[in-house]
Amino acid sequence: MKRATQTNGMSRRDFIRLTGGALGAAALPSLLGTSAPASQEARKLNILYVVLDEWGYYEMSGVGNPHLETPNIDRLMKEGLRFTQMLAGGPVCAPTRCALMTGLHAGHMTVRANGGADPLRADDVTTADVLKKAGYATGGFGKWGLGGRGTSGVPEKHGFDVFFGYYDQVHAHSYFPRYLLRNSEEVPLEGNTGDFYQGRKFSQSLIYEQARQFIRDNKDRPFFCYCPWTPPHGAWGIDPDEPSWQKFKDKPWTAGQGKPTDARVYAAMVHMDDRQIGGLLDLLAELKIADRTLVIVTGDNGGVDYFARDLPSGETHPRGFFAPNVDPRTGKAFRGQKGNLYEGGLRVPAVAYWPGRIKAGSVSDHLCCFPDVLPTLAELSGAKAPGGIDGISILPTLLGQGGQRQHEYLYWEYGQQVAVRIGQLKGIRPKAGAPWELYDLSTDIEEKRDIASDRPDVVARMKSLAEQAHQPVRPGEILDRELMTKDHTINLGGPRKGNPQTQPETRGVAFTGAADARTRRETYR
Ligand SMILES: [Ca+2]
Repeated sequence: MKRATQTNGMSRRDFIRLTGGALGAAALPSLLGTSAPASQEARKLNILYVVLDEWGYYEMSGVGNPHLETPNIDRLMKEGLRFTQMLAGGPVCAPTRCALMTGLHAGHMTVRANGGADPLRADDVTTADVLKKAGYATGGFGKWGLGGRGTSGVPEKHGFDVFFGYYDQVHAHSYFPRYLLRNSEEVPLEGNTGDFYQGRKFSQSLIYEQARQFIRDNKDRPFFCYCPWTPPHGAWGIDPDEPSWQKFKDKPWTAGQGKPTDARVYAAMVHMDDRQIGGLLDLLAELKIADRTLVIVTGDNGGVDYFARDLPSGETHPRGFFAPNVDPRTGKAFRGQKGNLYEGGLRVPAVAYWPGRIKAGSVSDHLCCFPDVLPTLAELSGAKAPGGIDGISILPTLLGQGGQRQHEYLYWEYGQQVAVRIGQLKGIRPKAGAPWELYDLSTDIEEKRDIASDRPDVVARMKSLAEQAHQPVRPGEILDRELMTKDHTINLGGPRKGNPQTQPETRGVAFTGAADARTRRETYR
């Protein structure tokens, strides 16, 4: 596999041909050295952006995972580009999606915690807003997480023509919910009870079909198909007829959180995601739009050491049964996991595919982060990114061209954790009041040797950058708390008297904690 270089083979003529002529030239003046006007007839590029919830860095067969099978993603990697340093916007679901959608880092963005009670503000500008304004059909299919019904954060008010799936993350804990949402309207799933393990209608099958339909319906115009799919996130219930379950159900694996089937369902979900990605690739080919569609597939936050113990044997797997943060070829491990700011919480797998345009089999070590998505897709579509964002377009890297701008630094905060990255130096304050730690990732990818005392100058600079980067949250609005709470509690039977989730002043982390604690009890008992 060859490394991407700063000068690869795409000529200006090639690029203009592939982007349909003048529009491509207008979209990329900085790269192509032209200011030719856009043509209304020009065909813009489609964007298929898939985000798999919890999918870990080493959870694909193409990088040597011994248990998981991902032939389609492996193919994307072989025929496209793999990023080795794509970093999540946050170590859990909602903040990382917020960075992806707004181009802001964690010190600037609106949604900095899971829970759903801190929605996007009405004036937040999203990737979908930008693309819609550029003439794209915009559809989202999966788990939104940036504002429930009855808040200022709903996706249909943030650039999406249609969003189908879950708005609330706790709603998404069941794959057999009583209903899904389409632009805030309930779509009943008859026969489902919100049970975590069984029901008549498996949500991911419906979400996948809706994404396919959206692509079909918009094949003749540019589209942004955003697929933030929930699998392989728990709870690990799956349609018994799902073909990928048939493949894994008889494996002799009993590692689990609460059920001995958990690891098998997890593997089936990863395989199902992969199969559905293959299905979308086939659809693009069938519709003859593959050559003008950029496909990106990533995880959302760092992997989780799921299934640390076999049930009932008690055998332990300290880095999880599938070891999402352990390189299967070297045994080296990213420290930590989802929920913290060590590399294990931030590194996500990421592949980009654009047949004939992105160089096949390339690997990029470019240091990039989820806020980079908005400016990248804006540049690709010829749209203007909003001012004041933190992301930097990675289009030069995607196209293997020169001129890639680098981040002066990257910044994260999550609760009381703070981290700063300058090149290969990583500073982290792992909890409130703790001393800063400093690691040189170029020689210490496992973050084992704290060099803070050797480099006080670097630590001082990182502290200063962190202070500058943090701004207080300006939260969105809750317009109808009852409606918002309904989706958050529906799997558990809806709002109940005394349920802390329904208390009027409960926001943010407190809201999350109560809901997640209950869900865990219900799910993993
Ligand atoms: Ca997640």
